Amino acid sequence: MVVLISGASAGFGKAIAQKFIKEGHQVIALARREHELKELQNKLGEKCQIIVSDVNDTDYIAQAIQNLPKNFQNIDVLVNNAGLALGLEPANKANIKDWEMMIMTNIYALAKLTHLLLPQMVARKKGHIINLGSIAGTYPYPGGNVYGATKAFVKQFSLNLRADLYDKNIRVSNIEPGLCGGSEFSLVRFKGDKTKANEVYKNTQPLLPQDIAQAVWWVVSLPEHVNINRLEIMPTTQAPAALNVAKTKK
Ligand code: 8X3
Repeated sequence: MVVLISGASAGFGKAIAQKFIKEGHQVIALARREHELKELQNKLGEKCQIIVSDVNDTDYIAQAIQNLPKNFQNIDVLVNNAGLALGLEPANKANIKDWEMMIMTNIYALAKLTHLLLPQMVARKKGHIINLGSIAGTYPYPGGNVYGATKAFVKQFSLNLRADLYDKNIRVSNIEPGLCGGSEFSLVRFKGDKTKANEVYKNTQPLLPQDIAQAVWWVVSLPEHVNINRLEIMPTTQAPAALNVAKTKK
């Protein structure tokens, strides 16, 4: 299989790339950071090709795919992993530029990359789109506002893709992780504030990128007639258990 993974320079994307190479497949690792991608390629060898690009630049990505060796050009699995959360302020205090960036990356770039690769999958009657959603797309939490809403888009987009593709032998799966450490997720959300980022995972056992890679591998490695529509994953230490009620102080 040839697997294209966006956001492959770190975190989930990197762990997913490592897992598919370990299982004997070919990987196209796509990300902006050239140095990290080259390091990954050095570790993974010739079965890993890299594309250095912003995930939004689908014109460049299309060209770059055509410049890859021939045996990398038919992409069997697209892992739409690139995405981010920015800020945890309540909606009335959030930064509009953060909202724009999340919408452009988590929604628009994901849709564009899917749109770019789907026709060749349909033509070959072979393909699997893996979207990295989040539990935030189902369960609201304070400060999750636009981030959670982008992940709700990803969930519904995945289900709607199924509606278009179920008779074309193309699988679509939405992977929905909960609290996951070992990635840059919180560092990005808190704009480099390590103290705030570390606080999120302090005194608990979150999921790890390898857990997500294992789940993605499982979903893809099932027989072709089996489609996992959605896979919600939380660490054992997390549960969807809060419904807040505001009380007025007397
Ligand atoms: C990551 C999970 O709960 O931090 O999408 O939003 S959460």
